[in-house]
Amino acid sequence: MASSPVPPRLLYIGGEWVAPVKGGSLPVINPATEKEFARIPNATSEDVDAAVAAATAAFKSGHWSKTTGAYRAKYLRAIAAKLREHKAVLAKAETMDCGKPIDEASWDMDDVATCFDYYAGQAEALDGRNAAPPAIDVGMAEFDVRVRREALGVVGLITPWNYPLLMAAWKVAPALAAGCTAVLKPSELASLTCLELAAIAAQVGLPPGVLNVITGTGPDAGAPLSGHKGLAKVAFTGSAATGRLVAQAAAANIRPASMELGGKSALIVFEDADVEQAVEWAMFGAFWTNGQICSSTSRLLVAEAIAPAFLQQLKKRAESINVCDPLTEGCRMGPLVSEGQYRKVLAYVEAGKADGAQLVTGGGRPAGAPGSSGYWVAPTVFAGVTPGMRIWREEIFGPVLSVATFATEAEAVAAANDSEYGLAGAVISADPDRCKRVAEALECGIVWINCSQPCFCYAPWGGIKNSGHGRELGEWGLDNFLSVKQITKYVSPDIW
Ligand code: TXE
Repeated sequence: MASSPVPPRLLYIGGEWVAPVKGGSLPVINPATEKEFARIPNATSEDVDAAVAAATAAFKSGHWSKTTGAYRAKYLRAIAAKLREHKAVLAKAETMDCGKPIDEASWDMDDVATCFDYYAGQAEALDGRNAAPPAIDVGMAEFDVRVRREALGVVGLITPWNYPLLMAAWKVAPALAAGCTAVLKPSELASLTCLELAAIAAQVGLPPGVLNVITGTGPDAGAPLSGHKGLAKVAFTGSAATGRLVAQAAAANIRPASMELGGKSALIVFEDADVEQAVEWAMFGAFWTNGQICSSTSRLLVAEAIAPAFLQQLKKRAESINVCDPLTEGCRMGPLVSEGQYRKVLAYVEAGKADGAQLVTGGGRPAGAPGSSGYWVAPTVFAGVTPGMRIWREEIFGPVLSVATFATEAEAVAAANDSEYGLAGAVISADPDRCKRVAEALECGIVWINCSQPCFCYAPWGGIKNSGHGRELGEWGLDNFLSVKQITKYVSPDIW
């Protein structure tokens, strides 16, 4: 068994490492080799109860929830510093766990640390917002009306495998900044770095129970967490199908659940675009992290006039991606995360062919894949894709780009919006007026002009339609974990 870069861990509950009550464990498989290299605990409802109880005790003690944002910021900055210190090990663990290239994993760790630093600043800013909230003009001078922002309570955080630690950071950092206490349940397909986050929390002396990390499957650990009566809120990132279950479970307890779900985002390239640059963004939008990105621009709409030249260039570039062992520096594409995901993506490739789309490149095992094992799919491009095809409508979550052409701006916008999803969209054109018009017309939560995929922890992230609701990141991410309390004071000397 190739050795794990991180030590074996138990569940992290109430500041202690504890074995799951039922003693179960799950294999950690390296998707590049299909070999087990570690095991993680499989928590069940008994462990979920213990984690929620620990988070509740921590919340009620006030040692976290009633402190100042400035106090909490010190811990968040200490976590960020430790994340940077352990960056190389964390990146290696993430690569072995989910197959993403080591360079990408390393950049992700930078983003994780930046996220904790950013929310340290937001925690401090919260003190200012609460110290001097502006009066709300209610049209009656005898009433002074203001709001105070308070931590929501104990929150359940359920996260996916494509950006294992980053997706956790997007939830843990703002939740802790707000003063909430949390139970984090990462994906069973990639939990190692979230357990390391727990170890870092212990190292920086985060008060026991403020952050609890339980690992396990969706049915065993995720379901009891999402339906737990002790939670004030659930925050979820994952598939729309699972999101529906999580939202229903939370709704049964009349608790809110924020949803960051899948997508089928479109990139529209107009005839006045610089083809070379547009191809680079299309590549990035479709193949970064193997296309396993919720906001991936997996539908490409290219103007008829430039389509032949564009496709030719795209094929060349897709075939030049450096696919190799993801632990090798300079690797740009590794294997898919799991056998299940691998089979799902290959089934979509077959569906594309059966539906009559033209396979431009890819579809099988890439030449650079080492050995004969591992869940590898080559960068794949289909042309001549029509709106009824499954590869155009459904989220594949793999390196498969579907290309269609358009004649007019109105046709392109209508095709982009004809989707059950609404996470992101992108437009590339040399005409700023057209970019503005299209950006305003796209039905989604994020629009990129002359690029695809940049993401900043300072700006809101989230979608509409089946891509979910609520926004993460920026001050919106903090507000997710705050309750707004109205405080109205009677300030007139005379009462009737
Ligand atoms: O996701 P799930 P999976 C999409 C993508 C992918 C598909 C399946 O299309 O092919 O989802 O991936 C937990 N109650 N995305 O099966 O099931 C689970 O343990 C509570 C898009 O891995 O959504 C994990 O922690 N929780 C996405 C989390 O939910 C449950 C990223 C996500 O798993 C549960 C990942 C239950 N009943 C996949 N069942 C994005 N939006 O970025 C599972 N879970």
